[in-house]
Amino acid sequence: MTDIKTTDIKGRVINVSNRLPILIRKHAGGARVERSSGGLATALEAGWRDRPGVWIGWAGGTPNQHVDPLLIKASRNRSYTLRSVALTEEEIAKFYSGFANEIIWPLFHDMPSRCNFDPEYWEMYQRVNRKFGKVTAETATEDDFVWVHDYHLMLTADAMRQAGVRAPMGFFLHIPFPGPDVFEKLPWKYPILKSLLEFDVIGFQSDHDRGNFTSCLERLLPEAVIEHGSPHLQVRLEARRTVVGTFPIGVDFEEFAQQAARPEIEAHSAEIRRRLSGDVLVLGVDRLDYTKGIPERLKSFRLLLRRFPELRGHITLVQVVVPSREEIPNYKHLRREVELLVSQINGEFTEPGWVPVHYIHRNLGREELLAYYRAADIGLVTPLKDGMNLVAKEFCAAQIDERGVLIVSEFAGAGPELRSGAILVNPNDFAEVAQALHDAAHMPVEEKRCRMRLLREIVKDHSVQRWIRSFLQAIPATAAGGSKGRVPGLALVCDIRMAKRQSSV
Ligand code: ADQ
Repeated sequence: MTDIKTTDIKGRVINVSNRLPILIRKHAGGARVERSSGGLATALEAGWRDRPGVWIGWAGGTPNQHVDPLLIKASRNRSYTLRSVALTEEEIAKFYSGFANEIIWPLFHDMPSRCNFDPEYWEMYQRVNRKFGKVTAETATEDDFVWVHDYHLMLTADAMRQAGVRAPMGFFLHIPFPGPDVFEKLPWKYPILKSLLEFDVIGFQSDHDRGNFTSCLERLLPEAVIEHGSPHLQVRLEARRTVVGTFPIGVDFEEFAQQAARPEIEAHSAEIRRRLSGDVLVLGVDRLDYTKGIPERLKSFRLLLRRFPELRGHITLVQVVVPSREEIPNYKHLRREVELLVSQINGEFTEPGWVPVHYIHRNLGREELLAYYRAADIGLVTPLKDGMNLVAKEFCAAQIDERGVLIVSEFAGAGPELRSGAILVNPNDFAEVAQALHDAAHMPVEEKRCRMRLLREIVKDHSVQRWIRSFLQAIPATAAGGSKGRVPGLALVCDIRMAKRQSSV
């Protein structure tokens, strides 16, 4: 067992992710700034509120659009600075839509048959990772800590070292990591594994994902030595050592709970319940993505109405989807499939005064989302595979009345974590999901309260703030950049001293 000495960060934390928390979109009169959607942006933006540092990523738009004035403006009401990496249309098509979302996303979600292993995508992935490495090298000093996020940027450690970065570097994978039988299908598996081991710390959402990663190392890179330790492992490859840990991501519990308690949200939630016919309100909220299991969820709901006719007229599903990756063919088909199923179910069961499925295809503002979370009796979160799934945790945080029941997929990171209070289901088993809905709809008030209390304690305890703290605490004192000026054994980070060191990039 290896004892890992951790280090203090003297400088800033530099977050690097494919997207910034804002997105610049073209429109008739020029460009406007919108909030990025999706779990990474939501979590990191909430966790980084009031913390200093720099956030590097693509801001939307193309290199010939002048995004800097908009970024400077957007940085003004934030505690950290935004810095953009400009991407060309070809790079967006082959790196983002191509390699990241037509290869890694489906493969890492155990869906290899959806992959398009186009070698041009790989060329572009390397090129864009080098670009991110170069921009980070222009920003980072050796006192900083560079924290890279997610599957778009798995080659950046190598790119950053080549570009001269001496700061310690960490990487967190927000999505699952597949087992060796799936991972080895990737034509570029060796450079990706080796490049990941260039980071000083690698983090996964669950022990299951971390175990898959180490199984891949054992099979594909047997020269890497895995040293077991607590709480983290270490992997040694040649002269390098990498800490490999599990860091389940969370939400800003206090913020969700406080906002949900506001009288306006309560009134909005009461209005939703009043307008929607039916006694039991079931809620699904997702990016429109095939991993989220939306067609399977709708089929389970249809089975519920067929098997338990007494629930007709009394149970309503509100399915909210935010449009996502619409330029990729798989996603276009999915939208058609979901819309067809919604209309089939409504065609089969609608009665005067009751529509079984309400389908919302747009990004909800925070207040509207909170009102739906509060209004719901059942949160139905059934991805086929998911790194964590923040919707499950947001639902619990917003359930201040402790009335709701959470049904969650056993294949989401949130499933095993929340199993003590939630009903766990296999999303491919429509009969099991239908039965879980039936049971939740009939659950005694006391049991619901008891379960939701338990869930809220877990979600509160595993907050996004704790996720950040525990990741930063795992940086080893031996991390690249040298331990010059660092104090081994201490792990206090991001305190108020750093607020004074804000970058002026
Ligand atoms: P995502 O795949 O984007 O995240 P998830 O964790 O559920 O999935 O986060 C989605 C976020 O988008 C939530 O904050 C939710 O509130 C928001 N959202 C979804 N639909 C919305 C709508 N219609 N309107 C407004 N907001 C909406 C990735 C991984 C996950 C991992 C996160 C964080 O795939 O497994 O949990 O990163 O690590």
